[in-house]
Amino acid sequence: MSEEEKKSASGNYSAQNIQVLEGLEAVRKRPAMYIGDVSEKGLHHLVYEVVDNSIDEALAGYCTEINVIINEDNSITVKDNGRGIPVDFHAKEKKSALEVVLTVLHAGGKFDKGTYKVSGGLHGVGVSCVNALSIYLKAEIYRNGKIYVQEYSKGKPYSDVQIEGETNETGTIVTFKPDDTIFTVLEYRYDTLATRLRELAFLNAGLTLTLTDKRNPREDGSFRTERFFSETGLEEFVIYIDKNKDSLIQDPIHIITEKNGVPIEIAMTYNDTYNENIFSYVNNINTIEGGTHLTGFRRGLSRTLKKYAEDSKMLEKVKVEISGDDFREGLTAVLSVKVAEPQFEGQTKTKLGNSEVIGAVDQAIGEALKYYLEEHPREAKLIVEKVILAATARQAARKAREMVQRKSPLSGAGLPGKLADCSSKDPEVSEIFLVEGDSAGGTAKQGRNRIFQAILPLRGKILNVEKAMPHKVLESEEIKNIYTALGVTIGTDEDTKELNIAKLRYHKIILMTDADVDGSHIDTLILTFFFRYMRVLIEKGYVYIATPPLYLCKKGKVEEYCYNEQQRRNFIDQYGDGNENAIHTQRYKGLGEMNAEQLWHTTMEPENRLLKQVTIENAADADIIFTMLMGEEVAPRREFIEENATYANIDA
Ligand code: 0RA
Repeated sequence: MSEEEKKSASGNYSAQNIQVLEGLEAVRKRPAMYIGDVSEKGLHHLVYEVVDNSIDEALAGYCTEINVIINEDNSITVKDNGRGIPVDFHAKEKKSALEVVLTVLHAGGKFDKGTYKVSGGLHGVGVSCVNALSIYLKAEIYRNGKIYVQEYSKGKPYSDVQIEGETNETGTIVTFKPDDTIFTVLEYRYDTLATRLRELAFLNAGLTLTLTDKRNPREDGSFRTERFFSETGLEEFVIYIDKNKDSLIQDPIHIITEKNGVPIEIAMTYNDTYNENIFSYVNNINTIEGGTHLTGFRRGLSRTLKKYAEDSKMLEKVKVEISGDDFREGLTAVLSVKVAEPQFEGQTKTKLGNSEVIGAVDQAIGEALKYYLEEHPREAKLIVEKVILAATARQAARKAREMVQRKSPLSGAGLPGKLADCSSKDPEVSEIFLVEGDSAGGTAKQGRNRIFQAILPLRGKILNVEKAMPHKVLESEEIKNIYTALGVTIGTDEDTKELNIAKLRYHKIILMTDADVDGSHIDTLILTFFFRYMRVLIEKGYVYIATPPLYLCKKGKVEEYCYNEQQRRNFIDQYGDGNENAIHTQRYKGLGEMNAEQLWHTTMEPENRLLKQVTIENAADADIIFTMLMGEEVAPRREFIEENATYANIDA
């Protein structure tokens, strides 16, 4: 065994274990290739990349606390109490291990084979990538009784590692300021970072993460700060997600196990809604597109519940066929696996491809759930009864759908009568406006560009899908109009959900409602429907909200549409010397107050309009918000609406 192998095998770190892979120029040349994009997402991704290194240290068992600070200048400091990045000399590279970690792509983590490294950001590029994209980076290492410091700019060190003092602590502090010649957005969002750190706390029970914002000190000089810590991990995560829902069972089912070398953690509960909500993670990364771990979970869940129901003779009188979906109605679950060499596939590289994981998760959930059901007959009965009810309702929905289809054979495209379609048949350029009310719908029809803009007027409020049984949703006239106009059918099984989108007739679906409470309620109702029944539309970025102007401000011959209070103030300052009375202000209460030309010009014309794209930054949080906004419980809803603007994490 060579010296190098000996050290790897014994788990001891040696600078020789580090291999040189790639330079940093590539990162600066094509940053998006490494961190996704150079706007808000990429900017925040830098933080996650650094935090992930500290998480690895925590997973290895050496770090219990990670502190993230947003500094006054929007630079970020990440501090951990791990062993500290090694600083010893790396013979082949002729530099310190620290410098290798900070300047060689993929060096961090990959070289320490003795330990189990599974964390690593979505792009898994490491801290060197952050270094390359920072106008300034400073690493402070507490290790061997000393404080080592090295500073960089754009990935280039100012000097070798310096010793700056003595210490009896260990740990790593990385401070970086993103390069403003690379990033188009430079301001960090507290809530975005807080959401991710909270998620990481749930995913890594026992680890403390803190976030401090030093940008706006309070009157007394203190800073906004939060501590994220979870004692029981995913169990608390599931409780957090379902906090506004009524649970079927008292405590979540919580499984922590390992199968074929794959650590698996699952927490799940059932609530009284009709939604399936499974959040899955691989190495702390949210696998939005699912993958083999999710497949294994579904298989194991269906098989085990079915077997239990059969063995306990609960299915004897049941006439309907039970489908996979029925086992997941009202299910909220979080699944987290750690895979040593994950293969990520799919459009956003968030789909796990490792086939060996299917069996591992299937077996894990199978064994643990079988045991749970036997030990908890009362809960088991409630769950099975819920499954049977779901199957019965699904059968009713299928019949209703067949009836509808027989009644209205798909003549032509079978489009709703109220739809004023566009002439283009190319979904890429086609837009559909879902407009509040027939009257505004009429104006929009006159004002639109009929080549690529279709109009579908909606009669007031659509059904609240959060409270309705699935078959009632599919039967609702307004909802039927929406999905037939879009050209998709809402299937109930997996396959159709995926295929559907291929027939989508418009790649911009624009909600156009009044800028008032009713309008925003309608937006929320439609978004809830999309979120629950056609989430891909939102995930693909096809859903938008139009913003009609709030005011038309006039001074002499100058006229300006103002879309918010700030713009109106600016107009008053500029043309009325700050005197409100010098300005003529027309307030628009609704779309109906504009004529066709005005509506086109202010709200529909691509050159002038302001479209807000609806995104799901975090599915778990979006779920909580929708449940809260649309569910039965009034108290949290009122609280939320009072505290926030309309859509907190939906980023509309
Ligand atoms: C590899 C080996 C050792 C520490 C680390 C990596 C390490 C990396 C980071 C990145 C952020 N915080 C970190 N903390 C530790 C040390 C191995 C040893 O001491 O034997």
